[in-house]
Amino acid sequence: MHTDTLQPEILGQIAAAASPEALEAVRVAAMGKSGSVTALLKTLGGMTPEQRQTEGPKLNGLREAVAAALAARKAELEAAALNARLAAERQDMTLPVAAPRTGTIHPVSQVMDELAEIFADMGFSVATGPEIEDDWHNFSALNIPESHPARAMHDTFYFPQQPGDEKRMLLRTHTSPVQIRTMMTQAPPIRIIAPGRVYRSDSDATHTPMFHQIEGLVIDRGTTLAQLRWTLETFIKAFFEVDDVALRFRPSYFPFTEPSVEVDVGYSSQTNRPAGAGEVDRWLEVLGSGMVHPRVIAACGLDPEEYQGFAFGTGVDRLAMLKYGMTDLRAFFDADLRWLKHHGFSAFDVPTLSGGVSGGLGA
Ligand code: 2NL
Repeated sequence: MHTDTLQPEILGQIAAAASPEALEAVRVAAMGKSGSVTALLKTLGGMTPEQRQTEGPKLNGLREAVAAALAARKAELEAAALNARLAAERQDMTLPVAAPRTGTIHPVSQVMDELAEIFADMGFSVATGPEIEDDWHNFSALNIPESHPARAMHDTFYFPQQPGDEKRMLLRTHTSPVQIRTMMTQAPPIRIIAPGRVYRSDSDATHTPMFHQIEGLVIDRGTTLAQLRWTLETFIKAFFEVDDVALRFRPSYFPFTEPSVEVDVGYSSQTNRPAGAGEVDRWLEVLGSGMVHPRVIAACGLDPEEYQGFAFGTGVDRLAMLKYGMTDLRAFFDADLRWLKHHGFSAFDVPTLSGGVSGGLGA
């Protein structure tokens, strides 16, 4: 058949195709391996150069016209199908949830919510910041010198450094840079907690390369170690839901605090929970803390003669394990549905102090 009659015929078939399947049949009949257009294109090979000069452009024009019509009709049919679906489907957003107990809140999320609630009651707000940091905010501002072991390649995930980069970028190894950024942008008094993901190149039964930390910071005039002690005691009692708790403050060392204090919580083996002095038979280290080093305060542009502060830090994953009795940290990040169902919390039990943060331990 000749081009002049074939083209209107195929274009007519394309326009008449009422479904994607019908359109596909038209496409195969014209452009497929043994299609009518394909057959015509094959005749080019047997033509004289003169014939080809007149027939070539015609046949190519035919092929292009058919391809364009196919694409346009396909888009038309798809738009029509979508519009029909949108018109037919209705979602009633006011219906109640069909299966309210299938998903659970991860213990790490639950504990972070509990911590935010406990510290909000003491006047702290939640601060967040970038997980990709530069080494000034993560290390230098915190009085951690170039030679400090925490900076070694071994512990820190560094990004490849491009020639000419002035900043060395890394995955934050603690949430302290959030507090540094807060001190540099907000005027004291500052009372914040900084919960979030942190990264260290470390992996075994008790260490994962990503884990969760919470740090707290208070900066004001006349801040004292006694205020630190009260804050931590109030926090531990509220978190573990006990009326009395024995705390042991041990001298320690962190580059960013002076003096530095490690805090042990007295445990009763009877209840496997924190307890008052009379019932304690073992100690568990749960927090690191101290008075913010004057050099850190100065690095953030504040006058250490005028402002003092205290800070503390601990692992959220470890707090969750202690409170809720999980033993293997790696299971936290396996996304095993059976584990999540067993250890997860109801989305309806929002932690509140009046409800006893966890909504009833052991209930
Ligand atoms: C630990 C100990 C700690 C801090 C974190 C801090 C932050 C600033 C200034 C001073 Cl901006 N200190 N944070 C202080 C003492 C201890 O964490 O064992 N963490 C897991």
